[in-house]
Order: sequence, then C-alpha cells, then structure tokens
Amino acid sequence: MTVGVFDSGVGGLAALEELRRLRPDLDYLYLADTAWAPYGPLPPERIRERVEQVGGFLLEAGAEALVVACNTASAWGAGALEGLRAPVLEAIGPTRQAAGREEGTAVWTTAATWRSGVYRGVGEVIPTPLLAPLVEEGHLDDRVAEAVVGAYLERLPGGTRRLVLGCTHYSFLRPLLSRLAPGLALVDSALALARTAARRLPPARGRGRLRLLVTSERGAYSRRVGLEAEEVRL
Ligand code: DGN
Repeated sequence: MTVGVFDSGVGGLAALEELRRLRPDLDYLYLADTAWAPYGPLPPERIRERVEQVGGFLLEAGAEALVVACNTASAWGAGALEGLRAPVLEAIGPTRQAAGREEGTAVWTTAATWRSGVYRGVGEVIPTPLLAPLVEEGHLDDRVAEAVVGAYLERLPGGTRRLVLGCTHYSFLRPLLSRLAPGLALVDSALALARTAARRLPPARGRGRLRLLVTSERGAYSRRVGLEAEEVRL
C-alpha cells in the first residue's frame, strides 16, 4: 500500500520519518506544497482548495491512503477529503488525544489553526506565525531560531508546564526547545499523528520506499532535506 503524506513544506517530514520507522511495510509518496507555503497566513477557502487538489493529485499518483501531516490543512481542509475512496488520517484528533487536558498547558499553532479554534479546551492557544517559516528556511538551532523561539517562550503564561506543538514544523525545534526550556514537557503533533496513522493503516507488503514531490523549484528543497525531489505542477 502506498500512503500519500502531505504538508506545505518540511513539517510533514517529521511525521513521515516516525511513520516510516513504525511502518516499514508501507510505501510513501510525500508532497510538499512549497508553491503555496506557508499555509498559515492563507484564507480558509484557499487552504481547503489546496487540500482538495493535493489529496486528489496524490490519489491519482497512486496513493491508497492519505495522511494530512499539517495541522493548518487538517483544521480547515480535512473535511474536503471526506467521501474519498481512501482512508484519510488528519492531525488534530491525534494531537488532542495525546495532549488530553492538563493544567498549565499552552498550545503553539500557526495563525490559521489558531483562528480555527480546533485546540480550544486543550490549554491556552497562542499563534506563533514566525515559527513555520523559520523552520522552512532551516533555522532550527542557530542564533536566529534562538531569538525567535526565546521570545515566544518568554511570552508563555506563568505556570506553563506543558507545550503542545500544534504545527508539524515545530517538531524540528524540539532540540532547541529542550535546551532553552528544559523543564517544559512537549507534546508533538507530528509524532501523535504518525503513531495514530501507524496503528490505523492496514498491514501491507511495501518496502518503505519514498518518492518526494514538491510544487515549486526542487533544487533548494532537495538540498534542504537531503533527498532528491521531483517537481510537479498542480
Ligand atoms: N506544518 C503545518 C501545520 O502543521 O500547521 C503548517 C505550516 C505552514 O504552512 N504554515
């Protein structure tokens, strides 16, 4: 079985890595919708439209199940994939389940996820719109990342003990977060999604093969992730 996994950029690769580790019996088609990244500032209709197009494209390209490895796309667009002939795994349910409800929890998300209200009740939801572009540009643990992440950490409400990373891009900031705020427990949406998908996808006879697709210039992306990407237009 081939699973289509997608995100606006590199964030979904964090989920893909864990899913591939847990389910080496599946094959993978990963699409980074880089022509439209970041999704965070886009209006809901546009996000929904892209999710529909990307999902349809991946099914045409041979995917038999879809993993929406992006909270923003899941919040606004997963509904657009209902009724498809393939199983669809989205990011919000697994993340909410992993987070539960605990005092002293804050949730960082893109602006669009924050506006959607999908994490209401989990903790104090705080938009952190600089983080996805930061990660997309490869600032994971340098002075730029430290300044931006440090500023967001300073603004967390007093008594925050747990931070939900409500955007798959933020998974790549875990080492920096653990260094800057060692006492803060992290709940990672990329891992929560991957673990749920690993449990729900049926047993298969694949070999963990991966094809990587991007919707804009492939050179920069291939270099950034260290894998040869193919460019597709949609
Ligand atoms: N990785 C996406 C998410 O989980 O929300 C969003 C990144 C973006 O496009 N802003």
